[in-house]
Amino acid sequence: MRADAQAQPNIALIKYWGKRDIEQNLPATGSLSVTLDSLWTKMSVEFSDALPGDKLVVNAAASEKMLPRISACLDLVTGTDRPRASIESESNFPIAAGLASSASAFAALVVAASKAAGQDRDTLSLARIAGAASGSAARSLFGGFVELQAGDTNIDVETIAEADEWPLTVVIAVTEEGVKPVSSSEAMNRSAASSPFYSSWLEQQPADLLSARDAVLRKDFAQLAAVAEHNCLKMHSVMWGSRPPIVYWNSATLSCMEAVRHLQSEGHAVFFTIDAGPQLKAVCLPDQAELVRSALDTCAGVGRTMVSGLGAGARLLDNT
Ligand code: 2P0
Repeated sequence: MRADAQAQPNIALIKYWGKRDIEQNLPATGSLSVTLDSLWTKMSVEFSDALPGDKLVVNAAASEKMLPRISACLDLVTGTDRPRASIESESNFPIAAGLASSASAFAALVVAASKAAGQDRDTLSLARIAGAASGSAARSLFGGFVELQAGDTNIDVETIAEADEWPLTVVIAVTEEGVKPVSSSEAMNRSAASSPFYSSWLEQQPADLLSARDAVLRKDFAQLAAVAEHNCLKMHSVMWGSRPPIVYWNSATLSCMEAVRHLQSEGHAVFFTIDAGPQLKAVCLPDQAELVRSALDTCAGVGRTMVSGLGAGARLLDNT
């Protein structure tokens, strides 16, 4: 009745921003991401009839705040008529700060919960459940370069290139460790309801996705860089045009962007992307990683940097 699983966060190069169906948490468009390897969330789930209610411990501290979402996700795995669960999670990076901690958390949760419940589900079915809890989590079930296609009633997710087929490096500049002021869900719903740019965003998403997929399959770094930066800046433009506006960046985010632009002007293979938070992620060829890291480390306002290669999808840990 107990199982442990691990998942890594993923970084979207073509972003998910907007929902087709808020109730079922279906994304409005497809997205494409890379799954990381050195950042992780480990999740343990134990079902027990002896528990009075579900219990969640995050990084060794009881957490009431996340519990309703976690419990609802367990209900999706097993049905609501289930024993109560004790859930423990541990992450080696800041949570709820725009570093995709909900992706790794819900991906690891569904894998552990399904096993603890004695099920034998395939990865796509687990990804669909994880996606209903947190849209980006569906992608962390898979490793390497991952594409999510948004259908009318369901999503499809698959690895389009394995991590070792094109081993890119991601350097993350942490500019703020705190929890973001507006949740992704709230921000994307506000964007859909009020941004004059939202409909153009949706219209252009299939073409960006096609271009990014083509770049990955041909290992064309320049093409991937161009479409990923364009897609990221469009997503933030949608947010900036919302009412009230949503601005996740801080001055350090802009300093980091400038540093990446400078490296690009010198001919280095690197590009940036920024999610629902002020951290900047620089994607580069592995032989550029040290240079990129030291450039970002010296930007004003950067607290620390983290470096990760690309890794595998969510999986059970050996002890279960
Ligand atoms: C992404 N983000 O594609 C985009 C880019 C943030 C910016 O998916 O509402 O926590 O739980 O489905 O997955 C973050 O949103 O949102 C996200 P919900 P989620 O990675």
